[in-house]
Amino acid sequence: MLVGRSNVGKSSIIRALTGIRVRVGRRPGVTRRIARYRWGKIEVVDMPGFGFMSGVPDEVQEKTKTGIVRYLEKNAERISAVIEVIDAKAFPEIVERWEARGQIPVDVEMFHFLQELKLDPIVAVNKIDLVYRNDRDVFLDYISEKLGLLPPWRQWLDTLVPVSAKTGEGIEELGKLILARVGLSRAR
Ligand SMILES: Nc1nc2c(ncn2[C@@H]2O[C@H](COP(=O)(O)OP(=O)(O)OP(=O)(O)O)[C@@H](O)[C@H]2O)c(=O)[nH]1
Ligand SMILES: [Mg+2]
Repeated sequence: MLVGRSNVGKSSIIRALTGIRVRVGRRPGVTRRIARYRWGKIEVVDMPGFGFMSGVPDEVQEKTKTGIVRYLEKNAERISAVIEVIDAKAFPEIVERWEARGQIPVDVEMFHFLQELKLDPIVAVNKIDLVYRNDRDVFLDYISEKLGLLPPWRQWLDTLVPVSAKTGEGIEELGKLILARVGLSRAR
């Protein structure tokens, strides 16, 4: 199952991983309902993004988030792997904005929630192509620290995986982590 804020690239990752022509889009709020896809023996579940959705009223956005939380609580036992997708480039700015308001950033809150449900979440740090190669370790250390995973991020290679749905970088590693969680060595 893939979760994450709107527009982080959840659907794009499914596309890159499975080759299934999942609908993606430039504006947040493309995936409005839970969508399921079959990938070999695995059922892939694409969740709507939480947070800002373009052209969607606030109440609906709030309901979407509550809906996702309820769905996870109800189905935790049946979920073999959860991938929380975050946007590598946007993450620091969003975190600073939430923290400046004295709030826990929604990405961080979701990660802790998934840990509490004992779902052993994988964090796919997507859009890594937008971060200069030389800056990547600094970005990834920052992200791991904010998620409560003691840096350096390379200590968390089973949890944190930089990917780009656009260039395909890291997608194979992500696939391997998923298959290990699901308990299959190959999907097909
Ligand atoms: N540069 C870059 N852009 C990406 C990457 N992955 C996705 N995108 C772009 O990000 C936008 C959102 O992608 P989606 O896959 O629709 O995102 P989503 O998380 O499914 O969004 P919602 O369904 O709205 O929650 C699209 O314009 C994608 O082309 C990436 O790795 N790098
Ligand atoms: Mg989507």
